[in-house]
Amino acid sequence: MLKMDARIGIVFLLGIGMIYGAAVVDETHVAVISAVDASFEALDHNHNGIMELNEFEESYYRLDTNHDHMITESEYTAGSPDHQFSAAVFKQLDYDKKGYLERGDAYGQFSIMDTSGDNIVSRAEFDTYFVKLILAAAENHLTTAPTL
Ligand SMILES: [Ca+2]
Ligand SMILES: [Ca+2]
Repeated sequence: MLKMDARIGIVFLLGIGMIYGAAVVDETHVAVISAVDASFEALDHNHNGIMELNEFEESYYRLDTNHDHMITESEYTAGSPDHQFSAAVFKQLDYDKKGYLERGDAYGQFSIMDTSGDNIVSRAEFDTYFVKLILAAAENHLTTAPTL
């Protein structure tokens, strides 16, 4: 059931270009949008509406609480904004199933987000990336529908 919701969700969200507060949103959309919002807020340290590479790096180092250059699932979920998709997002990011994320994974993620290649991730770039990431994570790693 979630699988279908996720597919409808992504078409819907991308189709309307992320209109926040749109009257017609179902609960999955609301959950995804609020998770994307919380994630961006946590990354945009100086609150200027864009994510610079240094902000992304700072977040990476902050998540690595034991400083072993690996971010484990428990470090990721403990340090990320509290939302129902965190563990699934980690599993989605850990595409080769090492059980941790390393610096190269983080840089790869940043460069994928930064589609214009100017070393800045705009809110639009972030939203496009993160909505897809969460929906893929939910589809691949959640066995039950999100608790809403
Ligand atoms: Ca910023
Ligand atoms: Ca670590």
